[in-house]
Amino acid sequence: MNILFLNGPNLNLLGQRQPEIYGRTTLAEIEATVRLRAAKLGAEIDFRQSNLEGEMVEWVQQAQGKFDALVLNAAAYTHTSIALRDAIAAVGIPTIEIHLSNVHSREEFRHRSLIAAVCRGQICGFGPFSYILGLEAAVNTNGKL
Ligand code: CA2
Repeated sequence: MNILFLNGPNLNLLGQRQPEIYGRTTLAEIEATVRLRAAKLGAEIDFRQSNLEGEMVEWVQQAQGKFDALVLNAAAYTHTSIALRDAIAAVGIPTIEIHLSNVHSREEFRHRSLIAAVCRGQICGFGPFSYILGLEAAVNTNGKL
């Protein structure tokens, strides 16, 4: 299986700022751990980060025909982006929504996800391990919506 990991705005700062909320692990370290697990599962992965909503929309659109599943930490766009939601719905690729933190135990505005309804499911609150759980869930879809 080919699985695309997409990371939204400010996740490039992981491990460098606000460690009390997001921990000390960098995004590069998370990627390395995901790559190790993916190799064991026999899955190919691509791992990207963008601070731009439009670029993320483009990546979701371009995933059609190339990737069997998406694992998406849309960061703040989770709570704001109808464009990302429409792109996920349009491509018809099983998408797993993931978050490092438990968004439901945080501020009210983080409780609402605009993408959840078009995703297969949501994983949140497990820190970097949310990415491994997302990978396992993506492999388990076998590319089926
Ligand atoms: O818990 C998550 O994974 C989030 O997607 C992270 C987003 C937040 O807006 C979502 O509500 C939940 C924020 C990512 C920002 O990451 C930073 C990392 C280090 C320093 C500052 C921001």
